[in-house]
Amino acid sequence: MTDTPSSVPPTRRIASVQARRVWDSRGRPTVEVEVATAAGARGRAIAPAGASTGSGEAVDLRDGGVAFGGHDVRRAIAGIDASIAPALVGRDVSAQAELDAMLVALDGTHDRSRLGGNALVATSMALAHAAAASAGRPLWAWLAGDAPAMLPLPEIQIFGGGAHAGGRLDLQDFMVVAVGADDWRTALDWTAEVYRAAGRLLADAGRLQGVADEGGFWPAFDDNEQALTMLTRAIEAAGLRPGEDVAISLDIAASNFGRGGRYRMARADGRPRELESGELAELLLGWLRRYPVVSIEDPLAEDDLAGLAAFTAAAGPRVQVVLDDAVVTSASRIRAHAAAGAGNTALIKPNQAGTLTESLAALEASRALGWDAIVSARSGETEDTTIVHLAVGWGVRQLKVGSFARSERMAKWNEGLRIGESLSEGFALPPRSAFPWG
Ligand code: 2PG
Ligand code: MG
Repeated sequence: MTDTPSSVPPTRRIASVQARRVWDSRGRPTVEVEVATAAGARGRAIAPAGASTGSGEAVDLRDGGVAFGGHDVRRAIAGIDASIAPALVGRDVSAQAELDAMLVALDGTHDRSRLGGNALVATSMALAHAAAASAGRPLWAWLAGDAPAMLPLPEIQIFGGGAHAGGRLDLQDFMVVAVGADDWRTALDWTAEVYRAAGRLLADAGRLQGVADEGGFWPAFDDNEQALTMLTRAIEAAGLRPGEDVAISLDIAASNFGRGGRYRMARADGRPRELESGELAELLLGWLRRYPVVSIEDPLAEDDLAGLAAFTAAAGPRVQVVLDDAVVTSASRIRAHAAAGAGNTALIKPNQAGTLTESLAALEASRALGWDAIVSARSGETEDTTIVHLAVGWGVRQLKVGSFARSERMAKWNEGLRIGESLSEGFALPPRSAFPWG
């Protein structure tokens, strides 16, 4: 049980919970929550927002109507003021699991639609920051406790497509992973060079159209595979060895163009085509053979369990098959997919679940099954760097944040540079042998 207000010492007693409306990287309103203890410790966090969302995610509470395209969050803010703040004031800020359970109970819906996943996640993360501050520790250290902490291997977007680039490419994220880098700083250095090289190659080819939602280049290719060819060339142009130093990671985000085992691609091989589940799997498996791809996310749609299982088996144990839309940071969904042989790695996005406690449960479920996990940002982000602390503090070995441009992304990479200065392992990354491609 949570302590009654009178028995909680001022250092840990929640004195105020303040919600405010701030703006995200797409210029849309979002929710910020600031928690203060009676002794003056403060914690603050901002809800991110997805664009290619899984159908089972916690739902953001948005106002609808015409203002800001219906994305305003005044009702979510009002719910924090009216229901969440009064319930939390006086409680022990360090009792994260109990406070998160209280948030879930206050909402009372299966999809967090009454108070909003945005209200819940901003509150849950702000509580964690305030608890860490009240203990005088950085959030990563508060979460890690006595466990060893290490920086995660970054997964960084170079080209954006799909729902983040007006559907210009069918695939959503063309990312790089510095598989040969021993430390965080080297991984960022190499990625910066690949990003620059990719921009130059695109501009020279007359195919650079700006940047997509997560800061990756928005390329005007006629065919998804051209992006793979150019990304491989960009790694080489940066003086790095494809597959040895830097490898490719893809988020197909197939739920965006497929349902019921049928996939409508605008540029499967340069022309519109409808593919069956098995045909899409064959197309992707061909790319795995021809390009240095080590990780592939949502290769088939969230409703295509059989297709996901068949693809995971065909790709083999050296390929990381990441599930996002199908498992939406839910422990029970991760268990169900693992039982079916679908996927081997879970994407962990706190706002898909709603609270940190549920996100941690999803992470623990994936670990218990022998799956790996990746903490991930959303396509709509802010200066909030909580996810970097979660990855380090929870001992997650990989982190996906978007590209190597735009400050809502760079804030996360830069936070890793600060955290590394305090870690006993310094900037070291998990050894290559820790990963399927090792
Ligand atoms: C994803 C994320 C990040 P969104 O699909 O993994 O790329 O996108 O936040 O739009 O769901
Ligand atoms: Mg995804």
